Amino acid sequence: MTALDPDTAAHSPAAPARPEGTLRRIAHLDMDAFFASVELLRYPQLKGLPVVIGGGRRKVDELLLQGPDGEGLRERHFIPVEDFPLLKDYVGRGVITTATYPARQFGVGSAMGMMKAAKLCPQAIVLPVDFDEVRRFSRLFKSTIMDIAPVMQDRGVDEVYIDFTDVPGGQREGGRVLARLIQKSIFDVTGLTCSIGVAPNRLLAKMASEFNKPNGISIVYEEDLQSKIWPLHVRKINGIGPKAGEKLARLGIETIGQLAAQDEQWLMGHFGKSTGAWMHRVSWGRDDSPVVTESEPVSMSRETTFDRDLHAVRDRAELSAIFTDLCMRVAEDLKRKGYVARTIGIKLRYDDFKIATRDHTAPIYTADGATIRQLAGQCLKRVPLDKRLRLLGVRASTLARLGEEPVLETRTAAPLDARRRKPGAADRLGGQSGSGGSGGTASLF
Ligand code: TTP
Ligand code: MG
Ligand code: MG
Repeated sequence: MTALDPDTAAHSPAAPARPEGTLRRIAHLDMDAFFASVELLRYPQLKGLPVVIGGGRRKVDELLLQGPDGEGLRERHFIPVEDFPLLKDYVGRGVITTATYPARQFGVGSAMGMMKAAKLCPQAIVLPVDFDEVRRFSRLFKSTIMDIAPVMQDRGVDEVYIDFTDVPGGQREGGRVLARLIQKSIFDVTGLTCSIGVAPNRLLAKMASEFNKPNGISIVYEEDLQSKIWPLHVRKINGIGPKAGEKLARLGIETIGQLAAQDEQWLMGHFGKSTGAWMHRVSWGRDDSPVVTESEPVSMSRETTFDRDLHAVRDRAELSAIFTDLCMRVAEDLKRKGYVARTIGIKLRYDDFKIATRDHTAPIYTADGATIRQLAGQCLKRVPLDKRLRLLGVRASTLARLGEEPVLETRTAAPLDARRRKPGAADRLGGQSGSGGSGGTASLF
């Protein structure tokens, strides 16, 4: 076997000399210190410092913005570093969710108790997690990838598998060219860095993505099994957890290479037929599992809970603006993901927590914001609006991929066509022209 260094492999002329045709190239991408990096976008003055995520609620923001004496409001960027809470002053239990790379140099990391971490790195700044923000960035980096490489499998908040095989650049330099493009695009869109491993399959890609963290790319070929994979600990195999790891250790097996050296029957004897066979297979770097893209979305929706309950008449202007904004956002989601929708629905939650939903199916597909606003406005006319509202939502369903939407001129579409002649949504659909969406719904909101 030839050992290819991940960095030299990229530039070696060996790649073009490979057999004709395409190699299976699968990438695993994982964001770097994800929850902590999201906080650093909010507080860039903390870049390069040890920061850990863990502990209590977000009220830290309000305290910081108020300043040390509780006076005035400060801009986030101008909060001096010395005003941030430190790990040594942290009271309470809890574990660290994640830590920036500078904090990791002190031995601090995920799942470590706060007290222990405070001993290792008392000067680390401690911040709570902002789940909404984390989810927002999770969606953003994934949609950025999908725009470039559509065969992507979601594997959690900060990681995905991507099939590079048939994507432009996915074969060049073993996948490094495409990996670089994705890294750069994610950074441009989010300001966050990630690490990518590209390998013949998911199993090896998952291991490879850790080789050059943070902000790294590593390329693994089948021939690298012995040099790069076999020296690793068996626990690096996705699927070998603490229990199996301990049992293997008791049997004298620490590395993947040692596992590969075992007889398959012997492994089956100790771990059962299927686990034993699986262990043998993965230790030899074999994995045929496909990258499974998410199933087609059924609907796309946006909703918002208000800071205070709003009334349809007294708070009409505010509600109207929020409603329009939700429609525009649904339209943006549809466009970004390349879909059009035919059914537009609304959801209201009243101050007594009761929920009302209505929807309307139009005779054409659309991803136009003003059209969606008009259709949603139709729905609004059919719900009671005498109680205060806590939440408002807009949903688009009956989706089709843009350019692939069924032409509604068949027998089933005839009644819809007929309906078009009457005053109704369809008329407005035809004549929609970005009127701002008030019109017929102005008396509501
Ligand atoms: P990881 O990808 O495991 O870690 P990470 O992104 O923080 O750091 P790395 O650069 O090594 O990838 O997890 C992603 C996020 O998931 C992490 O930022 C916080 C969260 N998380 C937990 O909530 N609990 C945990 O035990 C771990 C490991 C992570
Ligand atoms: Mg990560
Ligand atoms: Mg991860």
